Order: sequence, then C-alpha cells, then structure tokens
Amino acid sequence: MARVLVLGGDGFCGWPTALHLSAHGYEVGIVDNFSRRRIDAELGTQGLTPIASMADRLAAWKAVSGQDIEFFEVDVARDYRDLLAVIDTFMPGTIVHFAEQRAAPYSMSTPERKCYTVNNNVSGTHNLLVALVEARRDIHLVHLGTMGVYGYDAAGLEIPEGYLPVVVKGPDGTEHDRSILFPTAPGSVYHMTKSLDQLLFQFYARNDELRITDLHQGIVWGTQTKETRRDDALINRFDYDGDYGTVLNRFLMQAVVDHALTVHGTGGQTRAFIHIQDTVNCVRLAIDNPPQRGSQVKILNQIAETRQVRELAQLVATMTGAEIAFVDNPRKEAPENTLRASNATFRALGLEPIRLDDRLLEETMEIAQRFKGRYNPAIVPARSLWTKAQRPGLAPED
Ligand code: NAD
Ligand code: USQ
Repeated sequence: MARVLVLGGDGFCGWPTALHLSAHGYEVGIVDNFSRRRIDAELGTQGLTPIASMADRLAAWKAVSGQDIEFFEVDVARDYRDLLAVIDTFMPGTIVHFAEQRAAPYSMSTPERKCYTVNNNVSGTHNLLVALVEARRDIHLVHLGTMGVYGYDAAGLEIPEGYLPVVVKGPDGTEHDRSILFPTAPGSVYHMTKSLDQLLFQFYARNDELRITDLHQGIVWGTQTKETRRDDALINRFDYDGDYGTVLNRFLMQAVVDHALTVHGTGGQTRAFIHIQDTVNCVRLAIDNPPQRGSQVKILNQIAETRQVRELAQLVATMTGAEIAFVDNPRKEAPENTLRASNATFRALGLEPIRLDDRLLEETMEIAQRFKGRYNPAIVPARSLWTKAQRPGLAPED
C-alpha cells in the first residue's frame, strides 16, 4: 500500500488531504509541530470552527473509517535529523510538504515575523531535502507552492506551468532554445519564501536526482471536504481574521455576521482560486503522477479559475444583500491586474475544476452561520501594513 507522510497535516489544507488519502487507500502519517495553533493564541484569534485535538481528530477518523493515521510531533525547521528519524520509521513513498507559515499579512507585520517566516519556511524545506538525500530511498516530494511566485504581469500574458521558454543567442549568433524558471516577483515575505523554495528544489533535483513536484496553488476557499463532513470532530479550520483569513472565505463570513465586505482598494486585484475539495483531489493526482528520477522539478499550477476581488464581493453581495466597503489597501500590490494562467497538466490528468458555485458558497456560509457564536469582530480588520511609509507618524525615510 502506498505510504504518504503529510507534513503540516494539522492545517487547513493538510488535514483534509490526510483524510482524503486515507479514504483512498493510502497509508498516511502526519507530521506537525502545532505552530499554527500557537500563532492563533499569539494573535488572540480562534478560527470560526472548533478544532479538535489531534488525538481526538485521529480517534474520530478511526471510528468513521476504520483507518489509522500515525502522528509525529516534529518541527521540520529545527534539525534535519528529526525528520530523517520519522522517514526511517514511517518509510513513505511520498512526502507532501504543507508545513510552512503561509499568511502574507503575518509575514509582513513585524520584523520578528518576517524573520520567523523565512527561517521556518526556508529551513524547513531545506531540512526536508537534506533528510531525503540522507534517507537514500527514492521518495517523491510533493510541495505546496503558490501562484504568487509569478507576480502579476500587467499585460496579462498567460502564465505557464513553472518554466518560460526563451531563445538565447550564442557567441556565433546561432539561436538556442532554453527553458528557464519563470522569473519570480513575490508580493510578500511569505511569497518570497516560496520563490526561494524553488531554487532549493532545482538544486536538489539536479544534484541528487530527487523527484520533486511543486504545486503552485491559488487561494483556497471553502472549508469542508467529503471526509471532513463525516464527523464534527473532523471539521476543518475556517480562518476569517485579518492575517490568515483568505479573501473569499472572509467575504462569506462577513456576509453572515452583517459586516461590510472588506475590499482592499478598488478590488481590481485578480487572483487564482481553488476549492478545498480540489486541493485534496489535485494532491492525490500529483502523488500518482510523479516525475522521473533525474528529471527537472515538475511544476503544476493548482487552480480552478481566476477572479477579481471586487467581482467576488459583488457576487457575495448579490447573494446575501451584504454591503461592500472599499477600505484603504494595507498591502503594496498592483491596484488592478489581469491574470491568466495555465492549469493544463491537471486538466490532462482528469481534473474537472470546481468553480464558484452557489451550492458550495452556501455550504461555506452555513458553516459560518452555525459557528457565528464564536465570531470576534475585533480580529476582522487587516492591520498588517506592507510598508513603513503607510504607518502614521513616520517620515518616508524612517
Ligand atoms: P495552515 O497554517 O493552516 O497549515 C500549515 C500547517 O503546517 C500548520 O498545521 C502548522 O502547524 C504546520 N507547520 C508550520 N511550520 C511547521 C514546522 N516548522 N514544522 C512542523 N509543522 C509546521 O496553512 P494551509 O492553508 O493549510 O497551507 C498549507 C500549505 O499550502 C502552505 O505551504 C501554503 O503556503 C500552501 N498554500 C495555501 C493556500 C491557502 O489558500 N490556504 C494557497 C496556496 C498555497
Ligand atoms: N483582500 C481583500 N480583502 C480582504 C482580504 C484580502 O481585498 O479582506 C485582497 C488582498 O489585498 C489580495 C487578495 O484579496 O489582493 C488576496 O488576498 P488573500 O489574503 O486571500 O490571499 P494571499 O495573501 O495572496 O494568500 C493566500 C494564502 C497563501 C497562498 C495564496 C495563494 O494565505 O498561503 O499562497 O493565497 S496566491 O494568492 O495565489 O499566491
């Protein structure tokens, strides 16, 4: 039976992925250090849905599915030997790596959080690569990257899957076809760590012939999957705070609690989106279709569709009657952009992407309705500013 280790398996994407793989016959192990639960405490936030302890989550899964999932409490950023010990014990054929600090606002909010995000994400990924080399087993690494590494080209050219074909002139004037990593243009310290991850992958795929798939995922929305619906103790996270809440889930939640929809700037930002059910489907497809040993890193765009932020706000407002508030944008980002991106590989593998669909939007709002007693209005505003110049009382040169 295929054995898969899910790093970051206590998180929003990792937990439903672990359950999905377990339900599909994989032998699953989870690694997590609960840093995300600690960050909730640090920020004074609690997600909307009550998250059971890992022990209770795993017991509930055993009760409904009959399947065991093993858990290892390890900080992947601390020492590669911690991971190596888990790999030697669990002997996975695939490792899925979700274990990073993933909120752009958190990564921009203080100097300490900038440093933490870089240290945690880059060291974690590098420790994992070193452990994979030392394990001397042919393990496929599937990493969750992000669409934000590409930046947002003003001309709206279609973003390819990872590589850009270029023609370079040699010294004698002859033309040579090359394929280079798409030039990165990350928009936050967090997104920058995913750009750095790409270089680490390139090196280890070439030097040690590691098999690596990097999934550049868009913004995830929704909360439940087929498996997390099976018991209340399996329920997934639902973040709506100004750091970790992603835009569509925030709008859906805000509509339920009669908060105006917080559109940053004009809402002209266009982004890629994917439903959490498709996240787990895509990860399984990626596991089942690894690159050959010795080949370049396989990069796939894990997205269903692209949408403009104000279009999403309008959609939610029309469904619910919510008001839209255009607030000052705390981020440094293009006020308006177009975005087109290829998801050809997943399409070819059989993915039929879930699009923004009334039924799923309503399901997400039903969850928000059910748990709105846990809603805390104080954590809704996005307070993390991208530049010092935005802070009152500071001259631009400070
Ligand atoms: P999350 O914060 O809910 O989950 C991340 C999990 O990793 C948490 O349980 C955390 O405790 C764990 N973790 C972090 N650092 C760790 C460490 N050093 N050692 C062990 N465990 C550690 O985030 P998520 O939304 O599930 O995102 C998972 C991955 O998917 C991230 O890498 C993120 O960049 C990527 N991604 C997420 C989205 C999204 O919209 N949520 C979109 C694109 C890509
Ligand atoms: N935005 C609003 N109002 C809000 C919240 C956000 O207008 O209340 C805007 C932001 O300014 C931004 C866009 O919506 O233009 C997306 O913001 P987001 O917080 O939903 O997403 P982002 O910060 O890009 O990060 C999320 C995940 C991250 C993942 C990324 C995928 O937190 O882990 O990597 O989506 S992507 O954006 O495709 O790179």
